[in-house]
Amino acid sequence: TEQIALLDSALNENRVFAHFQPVICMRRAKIVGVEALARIRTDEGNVVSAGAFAMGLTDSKNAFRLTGCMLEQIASAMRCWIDEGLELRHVAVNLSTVDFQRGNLEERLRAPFEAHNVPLSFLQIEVTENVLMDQEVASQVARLRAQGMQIALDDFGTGFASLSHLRDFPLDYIKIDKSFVDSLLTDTACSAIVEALISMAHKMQIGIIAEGIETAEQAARLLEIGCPLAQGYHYARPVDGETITTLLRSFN
Ligand code: G
Ligand code: G
Ligand code: MN
Ligand code: NA
Repeated sequence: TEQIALLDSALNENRVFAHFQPVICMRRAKIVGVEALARIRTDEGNVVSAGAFAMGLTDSKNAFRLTGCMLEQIASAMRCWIDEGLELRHVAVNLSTVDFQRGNLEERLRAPFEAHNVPLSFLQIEVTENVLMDQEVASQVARLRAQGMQIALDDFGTGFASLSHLRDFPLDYIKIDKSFVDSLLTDTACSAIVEALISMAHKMQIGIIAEGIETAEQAARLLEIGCPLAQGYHYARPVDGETITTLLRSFN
């Protein structure tokens, strides 16, 4: 309830904003996409990460408002990047189960993109496996994809029924969870799983992004086993809109 109150007052006072973390193509040393992550600015000027108000997102009213606020900023930022000629494949937003619990999600995703005249094909929806567990939600996600949005399966490997999702569900990207990257160099079982995943994704023509890369050794290993797309502190932390725009200009 403390987290709900924190998010509620931040939304009321326009203190919610998006940070962006780049997705790097290690092979070409370019930024190919970004993931938007919600942040709260405190009265003292500090920045609070989403982890600290995650409980606030279980409240459906606030989850809705947060998603609306993020999408507006995402569409507006994407418009600027397109205008500058910066090439990006996608800007990603995280959605949770509650985002799907009112009927007009598709329209709420579409409206800000139309308002800023940005093609919806740039929008990548990140959902976790747990979101797809609900059949009704899974079919909503499939409809969003049919409307031209990209679908990424986030935190892959940490949820349930991973492989059946790959079989049953049309996806554009799999995001390999940080926990796999963490033990990639030390745990042979983990390394075998990641290699198999990469190979499977290639055969299914699904994109694959490794998350939470913190060292050059992890980056080198991922590149070696066929996963050039990476996200993590080794490359960049999530940063504000101005900083990501500077990064995009340098690595585009
Ligand atoms: O950014 P940080 O590492 O604190 O994120 C913590 C968690 O909050 C992650 O699981 C991330 O997916 C989630 N998160 C970050 N921003 C958003 C958002 O805008 N909407 C939703 N639903 N989840 C978000
Ligand atoms: O659940 P999701 O994958 O959306 O969450 C992404 C979260 O991981 C964000 O909160 C982001 O701040 C965090 N993150 C991104 N890269 C790294 C990293 O290299 N190390 C750690 N510890 N966290 C990371
Ligand atoms: Mn994510
Ligand atoms: Na993730």
